[in-house]
Amino acid sequence: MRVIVGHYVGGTNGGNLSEDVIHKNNYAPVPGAGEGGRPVQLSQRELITARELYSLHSYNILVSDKISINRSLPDMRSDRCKEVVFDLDNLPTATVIIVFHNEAWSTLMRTVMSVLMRSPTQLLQQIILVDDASDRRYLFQELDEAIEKLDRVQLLRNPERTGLVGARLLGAKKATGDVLVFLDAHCEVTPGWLEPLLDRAGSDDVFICPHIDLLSEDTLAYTKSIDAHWGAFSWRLHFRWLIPGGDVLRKKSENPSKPYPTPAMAGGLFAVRKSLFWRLGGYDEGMTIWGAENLELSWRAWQCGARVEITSCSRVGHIFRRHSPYKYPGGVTKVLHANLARAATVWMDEWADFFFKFNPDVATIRDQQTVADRVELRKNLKCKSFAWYLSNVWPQHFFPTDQRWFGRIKSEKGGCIGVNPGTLGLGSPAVAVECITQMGLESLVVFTPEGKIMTDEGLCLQQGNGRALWKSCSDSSKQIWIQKGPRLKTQEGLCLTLVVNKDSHGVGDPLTSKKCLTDDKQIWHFNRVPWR
Ligand code: LR7
Ligand code: MN
Repeated sequence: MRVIVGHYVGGTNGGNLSEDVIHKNNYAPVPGAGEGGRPVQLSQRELITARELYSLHSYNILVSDKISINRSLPDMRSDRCKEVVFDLDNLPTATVIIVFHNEAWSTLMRTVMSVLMRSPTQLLQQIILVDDASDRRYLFQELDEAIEKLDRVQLLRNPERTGLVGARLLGAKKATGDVLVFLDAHCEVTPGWLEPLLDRAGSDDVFICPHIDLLSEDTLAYTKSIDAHWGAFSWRLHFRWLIPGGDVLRKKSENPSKPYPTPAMAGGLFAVRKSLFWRLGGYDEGMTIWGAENLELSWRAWQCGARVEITSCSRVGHIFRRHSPYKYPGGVTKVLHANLARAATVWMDEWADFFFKFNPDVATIRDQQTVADRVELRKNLKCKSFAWYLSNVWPQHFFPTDQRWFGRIKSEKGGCIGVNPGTLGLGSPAVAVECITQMGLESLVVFTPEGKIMTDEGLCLQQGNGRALWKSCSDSSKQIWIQKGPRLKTQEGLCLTLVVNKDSHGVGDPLTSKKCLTDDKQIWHFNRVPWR
């Protein structure tokens, strides 16, 4: 499973919708709609309206407004998880922190109500909502009044928009529970969600994430997401869900109710003991609006002696959106790049050089970042190196290292081994791509001592039936290529061959493995590129 997060293009924020439409709460529950997590279908006419309103939230607001804020959801846990008995008297208490900016009223309230309905009273200390300077009018007095009626829920207002980091810190400073539990403002928790989080967060050395299920942005149907996933990131530091390493999978199937490690968290949904959160430095307050704080926190946790884990026994639904509906001061790219530059500078050591070298746009704003206090924090906490993180936390990573060759593998006929930028990558037939000589990552590969040819996004060149393919890197022997002089051989002794079309100069031509001959099409030039 590969869910793309952090690829946003920025929202239009309502475009030319009328003020009345933008600022009004149209919550009007229809009995039965969406109950049990079922999808809500709209009439043809409603669908047209829903489409017009889509840019407001990047999900179907008409559907959300039809579903009760108290809707029922099934128990999403596996049988093994249901068997676990928790001693509630000995679990720490929780402060649930939900920050929001211009969220829909019904979605926000459904998040709050799901927590109230499905958390044992003795464990839920409080819910703190933090309004990150929303300007939608239905989130003013109307929200105040709704919140006042609820027990243990309080609403804080960020005087100025800081983004989610500033808003979460505001909430965390007011928290009186033992454990901080963060949620996005468009989530729904399911039965039994809180206990496994508190059980694990109690141990004071772990950031524990629930298993994140999917709430459809079109119908709000609750669906399970793929069972075995963990979080990591691409060469461009985009967050990615990937398949965990084999040993993790094995342990997970032996004991499905046991939390398992993850190199990175998605960012929005996790629990951590309050003392640990502050001891490790809260968040980087220099990060504005959105993005990269999830990687920063994950690296910091691992490198500074804590862990990041996922428990599949805590199931929370989240509305995944294709576009971000908010305004980003200066534009989404600028905001995200500044945050990524901070995180990389502080935590990635020589891999920061790799990131900046191949992302010149980010490099230009690198020097504008003041991160001295975060570097100091890293020193004071005596945190480990990024090299340690890669080899111990994420040994299956696909970044270059000092032991791995990095560069362009160019065919005698022209064209380089790489992933065609226009294609999906995963599962697609490998073709020679243009040997981009600037800093483009498309024609660059990592060639490992074991013989794997890896590209960005964790793709490995795999020998297929008549055609080489880009597949998720695995232990398969079909992904092993042995360099013999200018040739690349499979374990059966076949040679990597470019199937040249006339006049193509190699670019766009498929790769395959064939009987070795004295043939130009099997000759490769290894052009090493320094990666840092
Ligand atoms: O300026 C802002 N102020 C805010 O208060 C911008 C956002 N926010 C709030 C917003 O209302 C929401 O409640 O912050 C929360 C997160 O923003 P989203 O929902 O737009 O983020 P996302 O779900 O697209 O992205 C994921 O990555 C983000 C990187 O900054 C955050 O870490 C999000 O919390 C995170 N979401 C999840 O991890 C949920 C699972 C998604 C996945 C994968
Ligand atoms: Mn979200």
